[in-house]
Amino acid sequence: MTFQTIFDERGSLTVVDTGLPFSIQRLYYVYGVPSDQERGSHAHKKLEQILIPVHGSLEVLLDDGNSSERIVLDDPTKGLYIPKMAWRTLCNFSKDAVLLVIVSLAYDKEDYVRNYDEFLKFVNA
Ligand code: T46
Repeated sequence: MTFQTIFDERGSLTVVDTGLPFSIQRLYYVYGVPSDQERGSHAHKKLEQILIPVHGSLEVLLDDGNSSERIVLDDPTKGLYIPKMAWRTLCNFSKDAVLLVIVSLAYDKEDYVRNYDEFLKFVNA
């Protein structure tokens, strides 16, 4: 999804407001990730989220249990929507990467599916 962005001589301002597929319950940001480290490697039973690379770049491997794709996030005016029950792995963070994550639900560790075989069972149920 592409967000409204106002560019002028003072710089850029990007607005995340209308048209989101959920109401925002939480946000957090991830940064200082060493380039050899991966994050994620799990799915969520109910949670939806939008990933916005507000600075730098990273890659997301998205897997719905049937097919997977690798997506480069490097544009702060764009966000990647991740629906529930999608296995995600985040890697290749640039040194300066700051990832903003907008989320549909409060934090609940019971919402996580951390085992890939269990994820496939959920998807195929
Ligand atoms: C995702 C990627 C992009 C909290 O206490 N509250 C929170 O809201 C979150 C997200 C995490 N935590 C704690 C739980 C762990 O002790 O922070 C620690 C690291 O969390 P986690 O291992 O889940 O972090 P990531 O970066 O691997 O994954 C997170 C999200 O969980 C995930 O849904 O897509 O960020």
